[in-house]
Amino acid sequence: MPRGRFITLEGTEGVGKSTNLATVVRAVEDGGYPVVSTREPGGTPLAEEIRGLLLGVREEAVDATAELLLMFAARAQHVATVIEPALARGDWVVCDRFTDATYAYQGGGRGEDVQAIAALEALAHPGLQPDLTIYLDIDPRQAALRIEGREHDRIEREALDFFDRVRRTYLERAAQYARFRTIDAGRSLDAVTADVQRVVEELLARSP
Ligand code: T5A
Repeated sequence: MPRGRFITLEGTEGVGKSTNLATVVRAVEDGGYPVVSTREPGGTPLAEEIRGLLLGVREEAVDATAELLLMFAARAQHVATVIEPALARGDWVVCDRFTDATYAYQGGGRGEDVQAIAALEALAHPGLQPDLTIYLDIDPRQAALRIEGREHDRIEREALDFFDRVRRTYLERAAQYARFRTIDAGRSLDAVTADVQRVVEELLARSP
């Protein structure tokens, strides 16, 4: 059984990752592969508990390094118990956010040391990188309008300049790594979905 492929979706808040995840899953299933659909932080009972700790609004200020370590604690559990076993049995894994989000939010947004993030990445998932990262790009001001009426979690309550730094880091990484496909997510959902479908089909065409 050939190893499965690993697809991640990335972008700032409200860009349409969850909406387009369904398109990715359907395209992979239509390609004839079993799919595991998951998310970060989260994806296992323990990691979902950590997600609750990370995103819950609280009076105590959360230290940026504590936030970084919790992200990787959740990720280590998720990779070891869900992602790696699925890929090993030949399933494809589609994940709403992964380590690029840590570089963007904790690195770009919070200013955590990039070398420290790289060291934690090597510890939590040595040798594992996505085969395809779909980066949905949008001006955070436009995306904020899409989630205006929603109750905002702790990170969503950050100021716009935080999300500008997050976006800048994503764009830098997209320019750096060939696995990225950047899609302009400021357009209609139909236009975005068509592009998402196309990049998944490109990966399917390259797969055994
Ligand atoms: N985080 C995560 C870190 O800081 N570090 C990390 O390492 C990781 C993994 C996770 C939070 O944790 C942080 C980042 C996040 O703050 P989350 O639930 O993954 O939270 O992320 P969110 O971005 O908050 O998820 P959202 O559900 O808010 O955004 P989505 O999934 O991008 O957007 P979606 O699909 O819910 O769409 C939002 C609305 O827009 C509409 C949809 O219908 C929906 O109503 N929409 C469009 N409208 C018009 N045109 C389009 N093209 C549209 N696409 C979607």
